[in-house]
Amino acid sequence: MEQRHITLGEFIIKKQTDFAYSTGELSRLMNSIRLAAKIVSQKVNQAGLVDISGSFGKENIQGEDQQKLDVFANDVFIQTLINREIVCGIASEENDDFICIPGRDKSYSNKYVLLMDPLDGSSNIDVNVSVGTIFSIYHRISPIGTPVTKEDFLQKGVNQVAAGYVIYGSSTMLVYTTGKGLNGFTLDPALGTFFLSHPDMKIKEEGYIYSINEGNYIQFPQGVKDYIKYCQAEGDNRPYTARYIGSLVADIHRNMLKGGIYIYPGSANRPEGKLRLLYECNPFAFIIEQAGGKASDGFRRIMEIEPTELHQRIPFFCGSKKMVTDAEACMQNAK
Ligand code: AHM
Ligand code: MG
Repeated sequence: MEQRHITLGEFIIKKQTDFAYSTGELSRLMNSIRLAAKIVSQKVNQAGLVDISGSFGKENIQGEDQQKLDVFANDVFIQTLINREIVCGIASEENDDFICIPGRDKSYSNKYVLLMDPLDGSSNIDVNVSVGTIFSIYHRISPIGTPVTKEDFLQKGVNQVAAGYVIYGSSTMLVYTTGKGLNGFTLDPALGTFFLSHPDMKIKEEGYIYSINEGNYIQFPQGVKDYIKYCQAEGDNRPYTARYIGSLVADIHRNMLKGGIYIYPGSANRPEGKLRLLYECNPFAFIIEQAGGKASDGFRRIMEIEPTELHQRIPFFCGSKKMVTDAEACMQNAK
């Protein structure tokens, strides 16, 4: 079969043999994510019908409160994974604490935990801007046969078994890695099938786009201010172009394809930044490294940071290797 006809389902089965002693659990987990992504995609695409169909809004015709789309996405991913008995635990941006999943016969026998932001950038839905799902998968470290513990989720990013994102944009794409390169699949909505459209994705060593919310400029640390000035100065490949959607998945997806850097730094009023280490920064760090890029908190490799909290925030610099290295140099010089 020619490459352009490979479906995500076929690809997952083909890749199962990449792992010695594979039991097929990771493949089943990826298949569940694929299913949940299709359900969420369909719902997100109906979001424009909010006031017309009456199927959303404050109340539906039964007088029940309608769910917000981020809550809907959270429920779909959690229910799909629970119903298929694949993971032993889930942590989500939408839930204060992690969820322990006992599994069949309460045997606690599943080995993977999943962390996710089910619908990142959901405030953009009202204005028809792309949003996305981000996920990260680890082997549990607690013994099989026991309930999961917080330590199963508080692992360094280097331990990730797989990570990916779904972008609900002008088309829906699922991009993921299991540590052997990065591949992207585009959903054909007529068939409800993801096809391999972006095999072996790579990010340029140096791009021309910088993405940061410059409205917060005054609050930024000196190193970030210096780097922004560097981006704007004339040079070999500069000035760079500023592009900022304010939707993490869309901003990083664009920079991945075109080459660029995404920055959400710490600031005077929020030194830890905004983005979450475990289900936003670590998965994107794994993804970008697999594409040949780099992810840092300005000083340290994101994936080597020891997490302390489920919803921990961290400054985030992510994208083309040279650009992140240059930004780190500015941070170091301004220290
Ligand atoms: P969310 O997880 O509450 O949706 O917030 C995360 C979003 C990212 O998608 C985006 O990159 C960032 O927040 C934008 O923040 P800001 O508006 O401060 O620039
Ligand atoms: Mg988020």
